[in-house]
Amino acid sequence: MSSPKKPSSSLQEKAGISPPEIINVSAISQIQKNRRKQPSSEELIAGILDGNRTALSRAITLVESTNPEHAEKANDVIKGCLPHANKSIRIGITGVPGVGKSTFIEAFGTFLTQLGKKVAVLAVDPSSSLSHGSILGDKTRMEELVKDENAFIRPSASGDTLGGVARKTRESIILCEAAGYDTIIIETVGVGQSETAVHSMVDFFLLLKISGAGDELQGIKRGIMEMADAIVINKADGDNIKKANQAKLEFNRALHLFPPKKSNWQPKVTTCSAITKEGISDIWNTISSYIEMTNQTGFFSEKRKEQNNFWMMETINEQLKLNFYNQPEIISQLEQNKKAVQNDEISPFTAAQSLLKLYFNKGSK
Ligand SMILES: Nc1nc2c(ncn2[C@@H]2O[C@H](COP(=O)(O)OP(=O)(O)OP(=O)(O)O)[C@@H](O)[C@H]2O)c(=O)[nH]1
Ligand SMILES: [Mg+2]
Repeated sequence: MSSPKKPSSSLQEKAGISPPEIINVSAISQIQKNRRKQPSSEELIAGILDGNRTALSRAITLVESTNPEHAEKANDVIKGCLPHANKSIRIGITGVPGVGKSTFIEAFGTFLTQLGKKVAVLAVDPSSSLSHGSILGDKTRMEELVKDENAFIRPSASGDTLGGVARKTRESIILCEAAGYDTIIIETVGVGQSETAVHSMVDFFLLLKISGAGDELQGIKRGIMEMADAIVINKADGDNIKKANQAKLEFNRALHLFPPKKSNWQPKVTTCSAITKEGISDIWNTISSYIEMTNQTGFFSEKRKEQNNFWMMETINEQLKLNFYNQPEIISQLEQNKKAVQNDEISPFTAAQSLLKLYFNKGSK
């Protein structure tokens, strides 16, 4: 019954497929125009307060931008959001690469959203300007959290200076809080000074460790242990459970040798597995009791006030330094003075004084 096939030839034309009617050219151009149209600061503020994630993302992009025009708009948005911020718990998480931070945040964040919390995850990672943010590459480790509509995950801001990255993260915290996120998790890799910066912007600081590796191997400095409100030994599963419990005892002993904290809080050591999720709820209980205690003593709000002052001073210091080193006169004179100091022609102090004089005289003109 089938009709004989015609030999195919490249001269034969097939009827083209006409575009479906739903694709309306003017609608497309309208969508493209809307996409290009930058929302005003008022629109962004309204969107953020409404819990709109696109508005929140856009505002964070403004905060991260180096364009001076964006900076002004970002400041307006932050100003509008500030009265609605501050109602959250800010948790810092640090630990060396591979300790399981991302896997832990996935387990912990999902646990929190199941409790009905709204969780935002931000990162301070000054080294990420090359890799475009560790969290971004990590999104596979946070598969569930990424899809969770009560979670907001933002890759770390890139920047040249830790101060710059930290400022952007601080401002992003405000935006997330105004958008209704009540638990903010700030992740940082335990390198450089980034833990100190994160410690100065969170209420609770959690240090992730693993058992079986010496402190040298884990690259953890004593100062970071002193900052921790909790040490969590991760990967306490399978054959590792015994070793993790042993490590817990050792850390507990070590922590008792540290001077008491200003908060009067005795740091806790726990074990957990980010994979089996064993111990995750205990960590939340620990954080909750810390919050309860520091709220009672007034330390919680005292610390936030101190942190605000700290960041104001930090910003002034950083801007002054930048301004100084960016002056063309200073740039050229600095090189000459360096040579003179190296050749013992002038003392380092005289060299510094003459540069500062040059700077201040220029400023007062
Ligand atoms: N057995 C076990 N493995 C874990 C656990 N948590 C994380 N891992 C594994 O450890 C490896 C590193 O985990 P990540 O979550 O990527 O560690 P990270 O600290 O975020 O690493 P960086 O992003 O490189 O700093 C992965 O292979 C994880 O599957 C755990 O609780 N138990
Ligand atoms: Mg990671």
